[in-house]
Amino acid sequence: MPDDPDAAKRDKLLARKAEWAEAGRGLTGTHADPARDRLPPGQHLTRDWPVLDLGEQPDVDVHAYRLHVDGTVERRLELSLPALLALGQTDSVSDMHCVTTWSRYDNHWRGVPARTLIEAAGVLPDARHVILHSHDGYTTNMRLDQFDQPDVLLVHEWEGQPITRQHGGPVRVLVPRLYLWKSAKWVRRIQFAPADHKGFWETRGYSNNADPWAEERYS
Ligand SMILES: Nc1nc2c(c(=O)[nH]1)N[C@H]1C(S)=C(S)[C@@H](COP(=O)(O)O)O[C@H]1N2
Ligand SMILES: [Mo]
Repeated sequence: MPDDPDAAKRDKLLARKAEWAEAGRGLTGTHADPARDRLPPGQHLTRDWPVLDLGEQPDVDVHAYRLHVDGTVERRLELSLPALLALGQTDSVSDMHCVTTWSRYDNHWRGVPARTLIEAAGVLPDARHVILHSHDGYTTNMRLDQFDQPDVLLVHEWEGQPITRQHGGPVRVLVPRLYLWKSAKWVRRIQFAPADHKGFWETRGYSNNADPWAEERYS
Protein backbone atom coordinates (compact mmCIF):
# COMPACT_ATOMS: atom_id res chain seq x y z
CA MET A 1 0.00 0.00 0.00
CA PRO A 2 1.27 3.49 -0.76
CA ASP A 3 1.86 5.77 2.24
CA ASP A 4 -0.48 8.52 1.11
CA PRO A 5 -3.94 7.37 -0.01
CA ASP A 6 -4.78 10.83 -1.41
CA ALA A 7 -1.66 10.83 -3.55
CA ALA A 8 -2.47 7.31 -4.74
CA LYS A 9 -6.01 8.36 -5.66
CA ARG A 10 -4.69 11.41 -7.45
CA ASP A 11 -2.14 9.37 -9.43
CA LYS A 12 -4.88 6.96 -10.47
CA LEU A 13 -7.10 9.79 -11.70
CA LEU A 14 -4.25 11.39 -13.64
CA ALA A 15 -3.35 8.03 -15.20
CA ARG A 16 -6.98 7.51 -16.22
CA LYS A 17 -7.21 10.93 -17.86
CA ALA A 18 -3.93 10.32 -19.70
CA GLU A 19 -5.36 6.98 -20.94
CA TRP A 20 -8.43 8.80 -22.26
CA ALA A 21 -6.11 10.90 -24.40
CA GLU A 22 -4.32 7.81 -25.71
CA ALA A 23 -7.57 5.92 -26.41
CA GLY A 24 -9.27 8.98 -27.89
CA ARG A 25 -12.12 8.48 -25.46
CA GLY A 26 -15.33 10.32 -26.25
CA LEU A 27 -14.42 10.94 -29.89
CA THR A 28 -17.29 10.70 -32.39
CA GLY A 29 -15.34 11.96 -35.41
CA THR A 30 -17.96 14.57 -36.24
CA HIS A 31 -18.03 18.34 -36.46
CA ALA A 32 -20.79 20.68 -35.32
CA ASP A 33 -21.72 24.20 -36.25
CA PRO A 34 -21.87 26.52 -33.23
CA ALA A 35 -24.21 28.82 -35.17
CA ARG A 36 -26.79 26.02 -35.49
CA ASP A 37 -26.09 23.42 -32.79
CA ARG A 38 -25.77 24.25 -29.15
CA LEU A 39 -24.35 20.93 -27.92
CA PRO A 40 -20.89 20.08 -29.33
CA PRO A 41 -20.34 16.56 -30.75
CA GLY A 42 -19.97 13.75 -28.23
CA GLN A 43 -21.25 15.89 -25.32
CA HIS A 44 -24.26 15.31 -23.05
CA LEU A 45 -26.04 17.81 -20.84
CA THR A 46 -25.68 17.89 -17.08
CA ARG A 47 -27.54 20.01 -14.54
CA ASP A 48 -25.03 19.76 -11.73
CA TRP A 49 -21.47 21.07 -11.95
CA PRO A 50 -18.90 18.28 -11.57
CA VAL A 51 -15.56 19.00 -9.87
CA LEU A 52 -12.40 18.05 -11.76
CA ASP A 53 -8.81 18.89 -10.87
CA LEU A 54 -5.48 17.35 -9.92
CA GLY A 55 -6.91 16.34 -6.54
CA GLU A 56 -5.47 19.18 -4.52
CA GLN A 57 -7.76 22.15 -3.90
CA PRO A 58 -5.62 25.01 -2.57
CA ASP A 59 -7.13 27.20 0.12
CA VAL A 60 -6.42 30.64 -1.34
CA ASP A 61 -7.09 33.39 1.18
CA VAL A 62 -9.23 36.06 -0.45
CA HIS A 63 -7.47 38.90 1.41
CA ALA A 64 -3.98 37.66 0.54
CA TYR A 65 -4.97 36.97 -3.07
CA ARG A 66 -2.72 38.53 -5.76
CA LEU A 67 -2.97 38.12 -9.51
CA HIS A 68 0.33 38.52 -11.33
CA VAL A 69 0.34 39.59 -14.97
CA ASP A 70 3.71 39.52 -16.72
CA GLY A 71 5.75 38.49 -19.74
CA THR A 72 5.39 40.40 -22.99
CA VAL A 73 3.67 43.42 -21.42
CA GLU A 74 4.35 47.12 -21.04
CA ARG A 75 3.26 47.09 -17.39
CA ARG A 76 3.58 44.14 -15.04
CA LEU A 77 0.62 43.97 -12.69
CA GLU A 78 0.19 42.57 -9.21
CA LEU A 79 -3.48 42.92 -8.31
CA SER A 80 -5.35 42.23 -5.10
CA LEU A 81 -8.94 41.07 -5.60
CA PRO A 82 -10.39 44.58 -5.01
CA ALA A 83 -7.79 46.06 -7.42
CA LEU A 84 -8.66 43.45 -10.04
CA LEU A 85 -12.40 44.06 -9.71
CA ALA A 86 -11.85 47.84 -9.83
CA LEU A 87 -10.59 47.43 -13.42
CA GLY A 88 -14.21 46.88 -14.38
CA GLN A 89 -16.61 43.97 -14.05
CA THR A 90 -19.14 42.47 -16.35
CA ASP A 91 -21.92 39.89 -16.16
CA SER A 92 -21.95 37.11 -18.70
CA VAL A 93 -23.95 33.97 -19.49
CA SER A 94 -22.22 31.08 -21.22
CA ASP A 95 -22.11 27.30 -21.61
CA MET A 96 -19.30 25.04 -20.35
CA HIS A 97 -18.00 21.98 -22.17
CA CYS A 98 -15.72 19.47 -20.43
CA VAL A 99 -13.59 16.98 -22.36
CA THR A 100 -14.98 14.20 -20.12
CA THR A 101 -18.19 14.75 -22.22
CA TRP A 102 -20.43 16.82 -19.94
CA SER A 103 -21.75 20.23 -20.88
CA ARG A 104 -23.66 22.72 -18.75
CA TYR A 105 -25.75 25.51 -20.26
CA ASP A 106 -26.51 29.06 -19.11
CA ASN A 107 -23.94 29.67 -16.42
CA HIS A 108 -24.14 33.17 -14.96
CA TRP A 109 -20.73 34.62 -14.33
CA ARG A 110 -19.41 37.87 -12.91
CA GLY A 111 -15.85 38.99 -13.35
CA VAL A 112 -13.30 41.03 -15.24
CA PRO A 113 -12.95 40.56 -19.01
CA ALA A 114 -9.61 39.23 -20.23
CA ARG A 115 -9.63 42.17 -22.66
CA THR A 116 -9.68 44.63 -19.77
CA LEU A 117 -6.60 42.95 -18.32
CA ILE A 118 -4.87 42.93 -21.72
CA GLU A 119 -5.40 46.69 -21.92
CA ALA A 120 -4.39 47.36 -18.32
CA ALA A 121 -1.10 45.48 -18.77
CA GLY A 122 -0.45 46.91 -22.23
CA VAL A 123 0.17 43.56 -23.90
CA LEU A 124 2.82 44.12 -26.57
CA PRO A 125 2.44 43.31 -30.29
CA ASP A 126 4.92 40.41 -30.19
CA ALA A 127 2.79 38.55 -27.60
CA ARG A 128 1.18 35.56 -29.34
CA HIS A 129 0.50 33.10 -26.50
CA VAL A 130 -0.84 33.03 -22.96
CA ILE A 131 0.15 30.67 -20.15
CA LEU A 132 -2.06 30.46 -17.07
CA HIS A 133 -0.44 29.38 -13.80
CA SER A 134 -2.42 28.20 -10.78
CA HIS A 135 -1.91 27.73 -7.05
CA ASP A 136 -2.03 23.91 -7.33
CA GLY A 137 0.85 23.89 -9.82
CA TYR A 138 -1.51 23.46 -12.78
CA THR A 139 -0.76 25.28 -16.02
CA THR A 140 -2.60 25.62 -19.32
CA ASN A 141 -1.87 27.51 -22.52
CA MET A 142 -3.70 29.10 -25.42
CA ARG A 143 -3.07 31.52 -28.24
CA LEU A 144 -3.56 35.21 -27.47
CA ASP A 145 -6.41 35.37 -30.03
CA GLN A 146 -8.26 32.64 -28.07
CA PHE A 147 -7.78 34.52 -24.78
CA ASP A 148 -8.56 37.92 -26.30
CA GLN A 149 -12.30 37.27 -26.73
CA PRO A 150 -15.23 39.17 -25.22
CA ASP A 151 -16.55 36.12 -23.34
CA VAL A 152 -13.23 35.23 -21.67
CA LEU A 153 -13.35 36.39 -18.06
CA LEU A 154 -11.53 36.22 -14.77
CA VAL A 155 -14.53 35.15 -12.75
CA HIS A 156 -15.20 35.37 -9.02
CA GLU A 157 -18.98 34.73 -8.98
CA TRP A 158 -21.17 31.98 -10.38
CA GLU A 159 -24.96 32.21 -10.12
CA GLY A 160 -24.63 35.26 -7.87
CA GLN A 161 -22.40 33.55 -5.31
CA PRO A 162 -18.62 33.63 -4.78
CA ILE A 163 -16.98 30.77 -6.69
CA THR A 164 -16.33 28.00 -4.21
CA ARG A 165 -12.90 26.67 -3.40
CA GLN A 166 -13.78 23.41 -5.22
CA HIS A 167 -14.44 25.30 -8.43
CA GLY A 168 -11.33 27.46 -8.24
CA GLY A 169 -12.29 30.40 -6.04
CA PRO A 170 -11.59 33.13 -5.25
CA VAL A 171 -10.64 33.72 -8.91
CA ARG A 172 -10.55 31.39 -11.91
CA VAL A 173 -10.30 31.90 -15.62
CA LEU A 174 -13.28 31.11 -17.85
CA VAL A 175 -12.76 30.40 -21.56
CA PRO A 176 -16.23 29.16 -22.55
CA ARG A 177 -15.48 28.43 -26.22
CA LEU A 178 -12.71 25.94 -25.40
CA TYR A 179 -12.86 22.69 -23.43
CA LEU A 180 -12.89 23.46 -19.74
CA TRP A 181 -9.33 22.30 -18.98
CA LYS A 182 -8.24 25.66 -20.49
CA SER A 183 -10.18 27.45 -17.73
CA ALA A 184 -7.60 27.53 -14.94
CA LYS A 185 -8.94 27.38 -11.39
CA TRP A 186 -7.14 29.26 -8.53
CA VAL A 187 -5.29 31.35 -11.10
CA ARG A 188 -2.28 33.19 -9.70
CA ARG A 189 -0.35 34.30 -12.78
CA ILE A 190 -1.13 35.21 -16.38
CA GLN A 191 1.95 35.16 -18.56
CA PHE A 192 2.04 36.58 -22.09
CA ALA A 193 4.72 35.23 -24.40
CA PRO A 194 5.91 35.34 -28.02
CA ALA A 195 6.20 31.52 -28.13
CA ASP A 196 3.93 28.66 -27.12
CA HIS A 197 4.57 26.72 -23.88
CA LYS A 198 2.39 23.66 -23.36
CA GLY A 199 0.55 23.29 -20.07
CA PHE A 200 -0.18 20.33 -17.80
CA TRP A 201 -2.68 18.43 -19.96
CA GLU A 202 -1.30 19.72 -23.25
CA THR A 203 2.00 17.94 -22.48
CA ARG A 204 0.00 14.78 -21.65
CA GLY A 205 -1.76 14.29 -24.96
CA TYR A 206 -4.62 16.79 -24.77
CA SER A 207 -5.24 19.10 -27.73
CA ASN A 208 -3.38 22.39 -27.85
CA ASN A 209 -6.35 24.06 -29.59
CA ALA A 210 -9.23 22.42 -27.64
CA ASP A 211 -12.18 23.51 -29.80
CA PRO A 212 -15.28 21.50 -28.70
CA TRP A 213 -17.05 22.14 -32.04
CA ALA A 214 -14.22 20.49 -33.95
CA GLU A 215 -13.98 17.87 -31.19
CA GLU A 216 -10.32 18.66 -30.54
CA ARG A 217 -10.07 16.58 -27.39
CA TYR A 218 -6.65 15.07 -27.94
CA SER A 219 -3.71 15.81 -30.19
N1 LIG B 1 -5.80 25.01 -11.27
C1 LIG B 1 -6.44 24.05 -11.96
N2 LIG B 1 -7.33 24.40 -12.89
C2 LIG B 1 -7.99 23.46 -13.58
C3 LIG B 1 -7.74 22.08 -13.37
C4 LIG B 1 -6.79 21.74 -12.37
O1 LIG B 1 -6.49 20.56 -12.11
N3 LIG B 1 -6.17 22.75 -11.69
N4 LIG B 1 -8.41 21.14 -14.10
C5 LIG B 1 -8.99 21.57 -15.37
C6 LIG B 1 -9.93 20.58 -15.86
S1 LIG B 1 -9.24 19.19 -16.56
C7 LIG B 1 -11.28 20.79 -15.86
S2 LIG B 1 -12.34 19.73 -16.62
C8 LIG B 1 -11.87 21.99 -15.19
C9 LIG B 1 -12.91 21.58 -14.18
O2 LIG B 1 -13.44 22.68 -13.53
P1 LIG B 1 -14.54 22.41 -12.41
O3 LIG B 1 -13.93 21.51 -11.37
O4 LIG B 1 -14.91 23.73 -11.86
O5 LIG B 1 -15.68 21.73 -13.11
O6 LIG B 1 -10.90 22.75 -14.52
C10 LIG B 1 -9.70 22.92 -15.24
N5 LIG B 1 -8.88 23.85 -14.52
MO1 LIG C 1 -10.91 18.00 -17.53
